[in-house]
Amino acid sequence: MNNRHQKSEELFSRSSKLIPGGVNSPVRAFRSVGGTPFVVDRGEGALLFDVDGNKYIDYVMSWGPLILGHSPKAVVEAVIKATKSGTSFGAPTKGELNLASIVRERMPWIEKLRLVSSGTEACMTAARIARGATKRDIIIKFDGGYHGHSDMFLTEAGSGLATGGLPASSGVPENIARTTITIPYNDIKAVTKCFADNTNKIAAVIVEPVAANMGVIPPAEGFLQTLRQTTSEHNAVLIFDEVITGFRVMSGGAAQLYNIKPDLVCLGKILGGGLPIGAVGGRKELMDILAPLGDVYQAGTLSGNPLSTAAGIATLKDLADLSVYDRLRTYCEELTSRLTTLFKQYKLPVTVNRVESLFTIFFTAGKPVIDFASAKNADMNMYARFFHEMLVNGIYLPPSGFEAWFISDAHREEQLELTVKAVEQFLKKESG
Ligand code: KE4
Repeated sequence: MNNRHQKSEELFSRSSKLIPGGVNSPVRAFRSVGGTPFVVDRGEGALLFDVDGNKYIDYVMSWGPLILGHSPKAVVEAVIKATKSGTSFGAPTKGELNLASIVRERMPWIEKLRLVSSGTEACMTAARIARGATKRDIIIKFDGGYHGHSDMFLTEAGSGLATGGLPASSGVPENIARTTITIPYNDIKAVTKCFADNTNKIAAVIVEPVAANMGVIPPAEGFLQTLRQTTSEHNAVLIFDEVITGFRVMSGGAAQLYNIKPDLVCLGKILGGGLPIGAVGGRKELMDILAPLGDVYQAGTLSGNPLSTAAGIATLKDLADLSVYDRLRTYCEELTSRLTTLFKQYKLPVTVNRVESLFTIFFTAGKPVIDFASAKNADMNMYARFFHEMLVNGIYLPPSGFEAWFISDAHREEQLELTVKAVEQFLKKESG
Protein backbone atom coordinates (compact mmCIF):
# COMPACT_ATOMS: atom_id res chain seq x y z
CA MET A 1 0.00 0.00 0.00
CA ASN A 2 1.46 3.34 -0.99
CA ASN A 3 1.03 5.31 2.25
CA ARG A 4 0.97 8.60 0.34
CA HIS A 5 -2.34 7.41 -1.09
CA GLN A 6 -3.68 5.21 1.68
CA LYS A 7 -7.02 7.02 2.09
CA SER A 8 -7.49 7.38 -1.70
CA GLU A 9 -6.89 3.67 -2.25
CA GLU A 10 -9.27 2.69 0.54
CA LEU A 11 -12.02 5.04 -0.66
CA PHE A 12 -11.52 4.12 -4.31
CA SER A 13 -11.76 0.42 -3.58
CA ARG A 14 -15.07 1.02 -1.79
CA SER A 15 -16.33 3.20 -4.69
CA SER A 16 -15.42 0.46 -7.13
CA LYS A 17 -17.92 -1.81 -5.36
CA LEU A 18 -20.76 0.67 -5.93
CA ILE A 19 -19.81 2.59 -9.11
CA PRO A 20 -18.64 0.89 -12.34
CA GLY A 21 -14.84 1.22 -12.37
CA GLY A 22 -15.15 3.49 -9.32
CA VAL A 23 -15.81 6.46 -11.60
CA ASN A 24 -18.71 8.37 -13.09
CA SER A 25 -16.86 8.99 -16.32
CA PRO A 26 -14.41 6.44 -17.81
CA VAL A 27 -11.39 8.67 -18.46
CA ARG A 28 -11.09 9.36 -14.70
CA ALA A 29 -10.19 5.71 -14.03
CA PHE A 30 -6.55 6.11 -15.18
CA ARG A 31 -7.04 3.06 -17.44
CA SER A 32 -4.82 4.41 -20.22
CA VAL A 33 -2.00 5.45 -17.88
CA GLY A 34 -2.36 2.72 -15.25
CA GLY A 35 -2.44 3.03 -11.49
CA THR A 36 -5.24 4.02 -9.12
CA PRO A 37 -6.80 7.47 -9.29
CA PHE A 38 -6.44 9.69 -6.24
CA VAL A 39 -9.67 10.80 -4.57
CA VAL A 40 -10.02 14.57 -4.55
CA ASP A 41 -10.64 16.42 -1.31
CA ARG A 42 -10.72 20.02 -2.63
CA GLY A 43 -9.48 22.46 -5.24
CA GLU A 44 -7.99 25.89 -4.69
CA GLY A 45 -7.03 28.13 -7.63
CA ALA A 46 -4.59 26.12 -9.77
CA LEU A 47 -4.25 23.40 -7.12
CA LEU A 48 -5.95 20.13 -6.28
CA PHE A 49 -5.62 18.38 -2.91
CA ASP A 50 -6.39 14.68 -2.47
CA VAL A 51 -7.81 13.00 0.64
CA ASP A 52 -4.28 12.09 1.79
CA GLY A 53 -3.28 15.73 1.74
CA ASN A 54 -1.13 15.49 -1.42
CA LYS A 55 -1.07 18.73 -3.44
CA TYR A 56 -1.06 18.89 -7.25
CA ILE A 57 -0.83 21.62 -9.84
CA ASP A 58 -3.94 20.85 -11.87
CA TYR A 59 -3.76 20.74 -15.70
CA VAL A 60 -7.08 18.92 -16.03
CA MET A 61 -9.25 21.63 -14.38
CA SER A 62 -12.29 19.37 -14.54
CA TRP A 63 -11.64 18.86 -18.31
CA GLY A 64 -12.04 22.51 -19.21
CA PRO A 65 -14.81 24.35 -17.31
CA LEU A 66 -12.53 25.94 -14.70
CA ILE A 67 -10.89 28.67 -16.77
CA LEU A 68 -10.80 30.85 -13.65
CA GLY A 69 -9.38 28.08 -11.45
CA HIS A 70 -11.00 26.12 -8.61
CA SER A 71 -13.64 27.94 -6.52
CA PRO A 72 -13.15 31.46 -7.87
CA LYS A 73 -14.62 33.95 -5.35
CA ALA A 74 -17.15 35.53 -7.73
CA VAL A 75 -18.53 32.15 -8.80
CA VAL A 76 -18.75 30.77 -5.26
CA GLU A 77 -20.56 33.90 -4.04
CA ALA A 78 -22.97 33.85 -7.00
CA VAL A 79 -23.86 30.18 -6.45
CA ILE A 80 -24.35 30.64 -2.68
CA LYS A 81 -26.59 33.64 -3.35
CA ALA A 82 -28.61 31.73 -5.97
CA THR A 83 -28.94 28.68 -3.69
CA LYS A 84 -30.60 30.80 -1.01
CA SER A 85 -33.43 31.57 -3.46
CA GLY A 86 -33.87 27.96 -4.50
CA THR A 87 -31.93 25.30 -6.40
CA SER A 88 -34.33 24.48 -9.25
CA PHE A 89 -37.75 25.60 -10.43
CA GLY A 90 -38.46 23.99 -13.79
CA ALA A 91 -39.82 27.37 -14.83
CA PRO A 92 -38.38 30.43 -16.63
CA THR A 93 -35.90 32.48 -14.60
CA LYS A 94 -34.01 35.75 -15.14
CA GLY A 95 -30.71 33.88 -14.95
CA GLU A 96 -31.48 31.97 -18.17
CA LEU A 97 -32.23 35.24 -19.95
CA ASN A 98 -29.09 36.91 -18.57
CA LEU A 99 -26.83 34.00 -19.56
CA ALA A 100 -28.35 33.76 -23.05
CA SER A 101 -27.88 37.54 -23.47
CA ILE A 102 -24.18 37.35 -22.57
CA VAL A 103 -23.66 34.45 -24.99
CA ARG A 104 -25.45 36.37 -27.76
CA GLU A 105 -23.20 39.37 -27.10
CA ARG A 106 -19.97 37.30 -27.23
CA MET A 107 -21.13 35.11 -30.16
CA PRO A 108 -23.55 37.18 -32.32
CA TRP A 109 -23.99 34.23 -34.73
CA ILE A 110 -25.92 32.63 -31.90
CA GLU A 111 -29.26 34.36 -32.52
CA LYS A 112 -31.12 31.96 -30.21
CA LEU A 113 -29.96 29.51 -27.56
CA ARG A 114 -31.39 26.48 -25.74
CA LEU A 115 -29.75 25.55 -22.42
CA VAL A 116 -29.34 21.87 -21.52
CA SER A 117 -27.33 20.04 -18.83
CA SER A 118 -24.33 18.62 -20.72
CA GLY A 119 -22.30 18.86 -23.89
CA THR A 120 -23.71 15.48 -24.91
CA GLU A 121 -27.25 16.87 -24.82
CA ALA A 122 -26.13 19.97 -26.73
CA CYS A 123 -24.54 17.96 -29.57
CA MET A 124 -27.37 15.43 -29.71
CA THR A 125 -29.91 18.28 -29.98
CA ALA A 126 -27.89 20.11 -32.64
CA ALA A 127 -27.89 16.98 -34.80
CA ARG A 128 -31.64 16.52 -34.31
CA ILE A 129 -32.31 20.17 -35.26
CA ALA A 130 -30.21 19.70 -38.42
CA ARG A 131 -32.07 16.50 -39.36
CA GLY A 132 -35.43 18.11 -38.63
CA ALA A 133 -34.60 21.19 -40.68
CA THR A 134 -33.16 19.37 -43.72
CA LYS A 135 -35.31 16.21 -43.58
CA ARG A 136 -32.06 14.34 -44.20
CA ASP A 137 -30.44 11.68 -41.99
CA ILE A 138 -26.68 11.58 -42.53
CA ILE A 139 -24.33 13.37 -40.14
CA ILE A 140 -20.64 13.73 -40.99
CA LYS A 141 -18.18 13.70 -38.08
CA PHE A 142 -14.40 13.43 -37.99
CA ASP A 143 -12.22 10.57 -36.81
CA GLY A 144 -11.02 11.39 -33.29
CA GLY A 145 -13.74 13.99 -32.80
CA TYR A 146 -15.81 13.57 -29.64
CA HIS A 147 -19.30 15.01 -29.31
CA GLY A 148 -20.56 13.27 -26.18
CA HIS A 149 -21.93 9.78 -25.79
CA SER A 150 -25.21 9.79 -27.75
CA ASP A 151 -25.54 6.73 -30.02
CA MET A 152 -25.05 8.60 -33.29
CA PHE A 153 -21.60 9.85 -32.23
CA LEU A 154 -20.30 6.55 -30.83
CA THR A 155 -19.42 5.30 -34.30
CA GLU A 156 -16.31 4.74 -36.36
CA ALA A 157 -15.53 4.91 -40.06
CA GLY A 158 -17.19 2.23 -42.15
CA SER A 159 -15.47 0.25 -44.90
CA GLY A 160 -15.48 3.05 -47.49
CA LEU A 161 -14.52 6.59 -46.52
CA ALA A 162 -17.83 8.04 -47.62
CA THR A 163 -20.01 5.19 -46.41
CA GLY A 164 -22.04 4.77 -43.24
CA GLY A 165 -20.29 4.09 -39.97
CA LEU A 166 -20.05 1.12 -37.62
CA PRO A 167 -20.86 1.10 -33.89
CA ALA A 168 -17.83 2.08 -31.78
CA SER A 169 -19.58 0.95 -28.60
CA SER A 170 -21.72 -2.03 -27.88
CA GLY A 171 -25.34 -1.01 -27.44
CA VAL A 172 -25.28 1.25 -30.49
CA PRO A 173 -27.62 -0.21 -33.14
CA GLU A 174 -26.03 -0.70 -36.57
CA ASN A 175 -28.83 1.19 -38.30
CA ILE A 176 -28.08 4.24 -36.15
CA ALA A 177 -24.33 3.97 -36.78
CA ARG A 178 -24.94 3.78 -40.53
CA THR A 179 -26.34 7.33 -40.51
CA THR A 180 -23.02 8.74 -39.29
CA ILE A 181 -20.15 9.01 -41.73
CA THR A 182 -16.70 9.45 -40.20
CA ILE A 183 -13.86 10.98 -42.23
CA PRO A 184 -10.33 12.03 -41.33
CA TYR A 185 -9.95 15.43 -39.63
CA ASN A 186 -8.34 18.08 -41.86
CA ASP A 187 -8.97 15.96 -44.99
CA ILE A 188 -10.50 18.53 -47.34
CA LYS A 189 -10.71 16.06 -50.27
CA ALA A 190 -12.63 13.55 -48.14
CA VAL A 191 -15.18 16.26 -47.26
CA THR A 192 -15.92 17.17 -50.88
CA LYS A 193 -15.97 13.48 -51.93
CA CYS A 194 -18.40 12.63 -49.12
CA PHE A 195 -20.83 15.31 -50.26
CA ALA A 196 -20.46 14.27 -53.91
CA ASP A 197 -21.21 10.64 -53.00
CA ASN A 198 -24.18 11.55 -50.79
CA THR A 199 -25.92 14.38 -52.65
CA ASN A 200 -28.99 15.66 -50.82
CA LYS A 201 -28.54 13.09 -48.04
CA ILE A 202 -26.31 14.98 -45.61
CA ALA A 203 -28.07 16.85 -42.82
CA ALA A 204 -24.99 18.27 -41.12
CA VAL A 205 -21.29 18.27 -40.52
CA ILE A 206 -20.27 18.41 -36.85
CA VAL A 207 -16.70 19.40 -36.10
CA GLU A 208 -14.52 20.44 -33.19
CA PRO A 209 -13.10 23.59 -34.87
CA VAL A 210 -9.95 22.92 -32.87
CA ALA A 211 -9.78 19.19 -32.21
CA ALA A 212 -9.07 18.49 -28.53
CA ASN A 213 -10.23 14.91 -27.98
CA MET A 214 -7.40 13.26 -29.88
CA GLY A 215 -5.01 15.66 -28.27
CA VAL A 216 -5.04 19.21 -29.63
CA ILE A 217 -4.99 19.38 -33.43
CA PRO A 218 -5.46 22.76 -35.12
CA PRO A 219 -7.60 23.02 -38.26
CA ALA A 220 -5.44 22.90 -41.41
CA GLU A 221 -5.37 25.99 -43.62
CA GLY A 222 -8.69 26.08 -45.50
CA PHE A 223 -10.28 23.16 -43.64
CA LEU A 224 -12.95 25.11 -41.77
CA GLN A 225 -13.52 27.39 -44.78
CA THR A 226 -14.14 24.28 -46.94
CA LEU A 227 -16.63 22.96 -44.41
CA ARG A 228 -18.43 26.30 -44.43
CA GLN A 229 -18.51 26.56 -48.21
CA THR A 230 -19.45 22.91 -48.88
CA THR A 231 -22.25 22.78 -46.29
CA SER A 232 -23.69 26.04 -47.68
CA GLU A 233 -23.53 24.78 -51.26
CA HIS A 234 -25.33 21.55 -50.28
CA ASN A 235 -27.83 23.17 -47.87
CA ALA A 236 -26.41 21.13 -45.02
CA VAL A 237 -25.96 22.51 -41.48
CA LEU A 238 -22.48 23.35 -40.17
CA ILE A 239 -22.28 22.55 -36.46
CA PHE A 240 -19.28 23.80 -34.47
CA ASP A 241 -18.84 21.73 -31.34
CA GLU A 242 -17.32 24.39 -29.10
CA VAL A 243 -17.92 22.58 -25.81
CA ILE A 244 -14.16 22.89 -25.18
CA THR A 245 -13.15 25.86 -27.37
CA GLY A 246 -16.11 28.11 -26.51
CA PHE A 247 -14.88 31.04 -24.35
CA ARG A 248 -11.54 29.15 -24.11
CA VAL A 249 -9.47 29.91 -27.24
CA MET A 250 -11.01 33.35 -27.44
CA SER A 251 -13.99 35.21 -26.02
CA GLY A 252 -16.07 34.26 -29.09
CA GLY A 253 -14.54 30.80 -29.32
CA ALA A 254 -13.01 29.24 -32.42
CA ALA A 255 -15.70 30.78 -34.65
CA GLN A 256 -14.24 34.18 -33.77
CA LEU A 257 -10.64 32.97 -33.87
CA TYR A 258 -11.03 31.62 -37.43
CA ASN A 259 -13.75 34.06 -38.52
CA ILE A 260 -16.17 31.34 -39.64
CA LYS A 261 -19.90 31.65 -39.02
CA PRO A 262 -21.38 28.24 -38.16
CA ASP A 263 -25.12 27.55 -38.42
CA LEU A 264 -25.27 25.93 -34.97
CA VAL A 265 -22.84 25.93 -32.04
CA CYS A 266 -22.67 23.49 -29.13
CA LEU A 267 -21.40 24.89 -25.84
CA GLY A 268 -20.73 23.52 -22.36
CA LYS A 269 -17.99 23.45 -19.71
CA ILE A 270 -16.91 27.11 -19.24
CA LEU A 271 -20.51 28.23 -19.95
CA GLY A 272 -21.47 26.76 -16.56
CA GLY A 273 -18.32 27.71 -14.64
CA GLY A 274 -18.00 24.16 -13.29
CA LEU A 275 -21.69 23.40 -12.79
CA PRO A 276 -23.68 21.06 -15.10
CA ILE A 277 -24.55 22.81 -18.33
CA GLY A 278 -24.66 22.62 -22.13
CA ALA A 279 -26.22 24.74 -24.83
CA VAL A 280 -27.09 24.62 -28.49
CA GLY A 281 -27.55 27.89 -30.33
CA GLY A 282 -27.36 29.50 -33.74
CA ARG A 283 -29.47 30.75 -36.59
CA LYS A 284 -32.98 31.77 -35.52
CA GLU A 285 -34.74 29.83 -38.27
CA LEU A 286 -32.99 26.64 -37.14
CA MET A 287 -33.52 27.20 -33.42
CA ASP A 288 -37.19 28.04 -33.86
CA ILE A 289 -37.97 24.52 -35.06
CA LEU A 290 -37.38 23.34 -31.49
CA ALA A 291 -40.46 22.56 -29.39
CA PRO A 292 -42.62 24.30 -28.28
CA LEU A 293 -42.40 26.47 -31.45
CA GLY A 294 -41.55 23.74 -33.94
CA ASP A 295 -41.72 20.00 -34.35
CA VAL A 296 -38.24 18.99 -33.15
CA TYR A 297 -38.65 17.75 -29.60
CA GLN A 298 -36.09 18.36 -26.84
CA ALA A 299 -36.56 18.81 -23.10
CA GLY A 300 -34.78 18.69 -19.72
CA THR A 301 -35.80 18.86 -16.07
CA LEU A 302 -32.71 20.79 -15.02
CA SER A 303 -32.15 22.73 -18.24
CA GLY A 304 -31.29 26.33 -17.36
CA ASN A 305 -30.77 25.40 -13.72
CA PRO A 306 -30.44 28.59 -11.63
CA LEU A 307 -27.21 27.49 -9.92
CA SER A 308 -25.58 26.64 -13.27
CA THR A 309 -26.69 29.92 -14.81
CA ALA A 310 -25.44 31.84 -11.77
CA ALA A 311 -22.02 30.16 -12.02
CA GLY A 312 -21.96 30.69 -15.78
CA ILE A 313 -22.89 34.37 -15.59
CA ALA A 314 -20.24 35.02 -12.92
CA THR A 315 -17.63 33.22 -15.03
CA LEU A 316 -18.49 34.97 -18.29
CA LYS A 317 -18.62 38.35 -16.54
CA ASP A 318 -15.08 37.73 -15.30
CA LEU A 319 -14.05 36.79 -18.86
CA ALA A 320 -15.33 40.12 -20.17
CA ASP A 321 -11.90 41.54 -19.29
CA LEU A 322 -10.10 40.17 -22.36
CA SER A 323 -6.69 40.50 -20.71
CA VAL A 324 -7.38 37.02 -19.26
CA TYR A 325 -6.82 35.57 -22.75
CA ASP A 326 -3.45 37.28 -23.01
CA ARG A 327 -2.41 35.82 -19.64
CA LEU A 328 -3.58 32.32 -20.59
CA ARG A 329 -1.84 32.48 -23.96
CA THR A 330 1.39 33.88 -22.50
CA TYR A 331 1.54 31.14 -19.86
CA CYS A 332 1.09 28.43 -22.52
CA GLU A 333 3.48 30.05 -24.99
CA GLU A 334 6.19 30.17 -22.35
CA LEU A 335 5.51 26.69 -20.95
CA THR A 336 5.36 24.95 -24.33
CA SER A 337 8.44 26.71 -25.66
CA ARG A 338 10.50 25.88 -22.56
CA LEU A 339 9.31 22.26 -22.60
CA THR A 340 10.07 21.88 -26.31
CA THR A 341 13.61 23.11 -25.67
CA LEU A 342 14.00 20.80 -22.68
CA PHE A 343 12.79 17.73 -24.57
CA LYS A 344 15.17 18.56 -27.41
CA GLN A 345 18.06 19.04 -24.97
CA TYR A 346 17.44 15.52 -23.63
CA LYS A 347 17.19 14.18 -27.20
CA LEU A 348 13.55 13.22 -26.80
CA PRO A 349 11.86 15.33 -29.50
CA VAL A 350 8.13 15.77 -29.03
CA THR A 351 5.39 17.39 -31.08
CA VAL A 352 3.57 20.18 -29.28
CA ASN A 353 0.27 21.30 -30.83
CA ARG A 354 -1.00 24.52 -29.32
CA VAL A 355 -3.93 26.82 -30.14
CA GLU A 356 -3.96 29.83 -27.82
CA SER A 357 -4.13 28.26 -24.31
CA LEU A 358 -5.03 24.72 -25.42
CA PHE A 359 -2.14 22.34 -26.04
CA THR A 360 -0.99 18.72 -26.06
CA ILE A 361 2.50 17.20 -25.96
CA PHE A 362 2.65 14.18 -28.29
CA PHE A 363 5.48 11.67 -27.93
CA THR A 364 5.81 11.18 -31.66
CA ALA A 365 9.55 11.90 -32.01
CA GLY A 366 8.72 15.29 -33.46
CA LYS A 367 6.60 14.03 -36.38
CA PRO A 368 3.61 16.28 -37.22
CA VAL A 369 0.23 15.38 -35.68
CA ILE A 370 -2.52 16.52 -38.04
CA ASP A 371 -5.26 13.93 -37.56
CA PHE A 372 -6.24 10.93 -35.43
CA ALA A 373 -4.07 8.49 -37.44
CA SER A 374 -0.95 10.57 -36.75
CA ALA A 375 -1.97 11.17 -33.13
CA LYS A 376 -2.16 7.39 -32.67
CA ASN A 377 1.55 7.19 -33.58
CA ALA A 378 2.33 8.77 -30.23
CA ASP A 379 4.11 6.53 -27.73
CA MET A 380 1.40 6.14 -25.12
CA ASN A 381 3.56 3.94 -22.89
CA MET A 382 5.98 6.83 -22.63
CA TYR A 383 3.06 9.15 -21.93
CA ALA A 384 2.01 6.85 -19.07
CA ARG A 385 5.55 7.04 -17.57
CA PHE A 386 5.48 10.82 -18.06
CA PHE A 387 2.07 11.09 -16.40
CA HIS A 388 3.17 9.16 -13.30
CA GLU A 389 6.53 10.90 -12.95
CA MET A 390 4.76 14.24 -13.13
CA LEU A 391 2.17 13.05 -10.59
CA VAL A 392 4.89 12.02 -8.15
CA ASN A 393 6.31 15.52 -8.59
CA GLY A 394 2.96 17.15 -7.81
CA ILE A 395 1.74 17.83 -11.34
CA TYR A 396 -1.64 16.37 -12.38
CA LEU A 397 -1.86 15.95 -16.16
CA PRO A 398 -4.79 14.53 -18.12
CA PRO A 399 -4.74 10.73 -17.48
CA SER A 400 -4.81 10.13 -21.25
CA GLY A 401 -2.44 11.20 -24.02
CA PHE A 402 -5.42 12.06 -26.20
CA GLU A 403 -6.53 15.06 -24.17
CA ALA A 404 -5.67 18.75 -23.93
CA TRP A 405 -3.82 20.32 -21.04
CA PHE A 406 -6.20 22.83 -19.45
CA ILE A 407 -4.81 25.84 -17.61
CA SER A 408 -6.64 28.56 -15.71
CA ASP A 409 -6.19 32.21 -14.85
CA ALA A 410 -5.05 30.98 -11.41
CA HIS A 411 -1.91 29.37 -12.89
CA ARG A 412 1.07 31.64 -12.19
CA GLU A 413 4.83 31.76 -12.83
CA GLU A 414 5.38 29.63 -9.71
CA GLN A 415 3.31 26.78 -11.15
CA LEU A 416 5.05 27.14 -14.51
CA GLU A 417 8.51 26.82 -12.92
CA LEU A 418 7.45 23.79 -10.87
CA THR A 419 6.03 22.18 -14.04
CA VAL A 420 9.27 22.71 -15.98
CA LYS A 421 11.23 21.30 -13.03
CA ALA A 422 9.05 18.17 -12.91
CA VAL A 423 9.48 17.62 -16.65
CA GLU A 424 13.25 17.83 -16.20
CA GLN A 425 12.97 15.16 -13.46
CA PHE A 426 11.14 12.92 -15.93
CA LEU A 427 13.72 13.53 -18.66
CA LYS A 428 16.62 12.79 -16.32
CA LYS A 429 14.94 9.54 -15.30
CA GLU A 430 13.99 8.67 -18.90
CA SER A 431 17.50 9.29 -20.22
CA GLY A 432 18.81 7.09 -17.36
P1 KE4 B 1 -20.27 16.32 -21.69
O1 KE4 B 1 -21.49 15.51 -22.03
O2 KE4 B 1 -19.16 15.48 -21.10
O3 KE4 B 1 -20.61 17.57 -20.85
O4 KE4 B 1 -19.70 16.94 -23.07
C1 KE4 B 1 -19.41 16.06 -24.11
C2 KE4 B 1 -18.40 16.73 -25.03
C3 KE4 B 1 -18.85 17.28 -26.23
N1 KE4 B 1 -17.99 17.89 -27.08
C4 KE4 B 1 -16.67 17.99 -26.79
C5 KE4 B 1 -15.76 18.68 -27.76
C6 KE4 B 1 -16.16 17.45 -25.58
O5 KE4 B 1 -14.84 17.54 -25.31
C7 KE4 B 1 -17.03 16.82 -24.68
C8 KE4 B 1 -16.55 16.20 -23.39
N2 KE4 B 1 -15.14 16.27 -23.16
C9 KE4 B 1 -14.56 15.22 -22.35
C10 KE4 B 1 -13.05 15.40 -22.25
N3 KE4 B 1 -12.39 15.64 -23.46
C11 KE4 B 1 -15.18 15.21 -20.99
C12 KE4 B 1 -14.45 14.38 -19.97
C13 KE4 B 1 -15.19 13.09 -19.70
O6 KE4 B 1 -15.71 12.46 -20.64
O7 KE4 B 1 -15.22 12.73 -18.51
